[in-house]
Amino acid sequence: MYEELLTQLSISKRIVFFTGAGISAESGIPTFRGEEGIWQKFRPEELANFSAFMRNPKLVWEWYQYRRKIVRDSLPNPGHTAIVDFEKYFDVTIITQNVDNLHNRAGSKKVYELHGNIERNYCVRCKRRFDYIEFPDAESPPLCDCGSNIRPDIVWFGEYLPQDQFAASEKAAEQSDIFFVVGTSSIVYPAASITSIAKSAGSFVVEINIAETEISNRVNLFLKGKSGEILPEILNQLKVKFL
Ligand code: BJW
Ligand code: ZN
Repeated sequence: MYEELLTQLSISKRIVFFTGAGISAESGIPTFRGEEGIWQKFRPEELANFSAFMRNPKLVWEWYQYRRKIVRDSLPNPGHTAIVDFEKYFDVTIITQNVDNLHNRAGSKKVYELHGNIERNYCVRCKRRFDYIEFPDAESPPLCDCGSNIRPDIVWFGEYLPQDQFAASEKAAEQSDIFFVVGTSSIVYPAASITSIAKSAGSFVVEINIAETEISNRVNLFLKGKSGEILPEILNQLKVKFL
């Protein structure tokens, strides 16, 4: 079924998975856009930028506490675990736009996080980090020792992406033999530009998505369907054929 891809895989060493909210949909974490997306109910301009946080820290903090609960009650799905399995046979890098920490929880080794991680926080003023520390009962942003608000370590609209993560992602994309684009609408920049880097560098670009996106007519192969079904299936076929 995936003949062309299996042939490519058989001559490939370095694989990148560039992931978005769609890969976590089967874990029960809502995506951002689309009919069931969270932006249908909550307005990004009220919640996902720094001015919104300074204007109404309690509202924004509460929203992230609510999202943290969803994330912590979720588990990695077969899409995440198939990627961990790929690591046995290939040099795998994951570049994720997701903040849900599920690739790490699944056990993936090399994960670059372009938009931060909901399990981390930092102080808006002195930038002190509060990583993997839960504030389960805090209904408002906790205060740092310096007296300022602690915020989630999420890249909001209008903010720069973490430079080290972005630079490492560009390099991985450039060096990849196969570049999988999984469960992302590919409309948020500069993250989406990573795919063009891979393509220009000659990587074989494979998109996995339940629906066509902006980039579907520019990729080498578009596979329509759920990532939690397609990724394990590719791996099964690969094992049968080559391993
Ligand atoms: C499945 C599936 C299954 C479902 N299997 N598939 C014009 C106006 C204003 C701003 C801009 C503008 N033009 C450009 C900008 C810049 C802006 C941007 O790109 N905006 C666009 C929306 C237009 N970018 C930024 O602001 C970035 N920073 C920046 O540019 O800095 C430079 C700068 C500095 C100073 C001044 C100006 C510029 C930062 C972007 C940060 C994005 N952060 C977010 C939210 C964080 C908040 C939070 O999490 O609460 O990150 S936005 C949101 O989108 C989130 C995601 O990581 C990101 C990408 O979304 P993703 O993952 O693609 O999800 P969806 O929902 O879009 O798609 C899901 C897909 O899955 C769909 O295709 C489904 O079909 C599919 N699917 N089930 C497979 N089972
Ligand atoms: Zn501080």
